[in-house]
Amino acid sequence: MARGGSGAASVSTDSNTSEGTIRKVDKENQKITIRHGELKNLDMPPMTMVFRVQDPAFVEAVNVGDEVKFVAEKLEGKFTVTHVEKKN
Ligand SMILES: [Cu+2]
Repeated sequence: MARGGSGAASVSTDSNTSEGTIRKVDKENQKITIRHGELKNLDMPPMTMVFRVQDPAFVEAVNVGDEVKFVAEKLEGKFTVTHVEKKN
């Protein structure tokens, strides 16, 4: 995806929203593994990595293989999913 995009009719919060696929759900430790695209707000290239979840409900809301839109932030030094929703 192109960075910037002046004049694009997109929601302003989209710059913090990333897309990915759930690869693993660790309910016991409240962690999910996501193969994600570029995380613009964290200046991170696409990769597969483990995130903490801010809300324990997140690990119940997603399943392996789900395509999701999510927001990741660095909280207390740890990469944390602060929002997640299924794309479909
Ligand atoms: Cu990453």
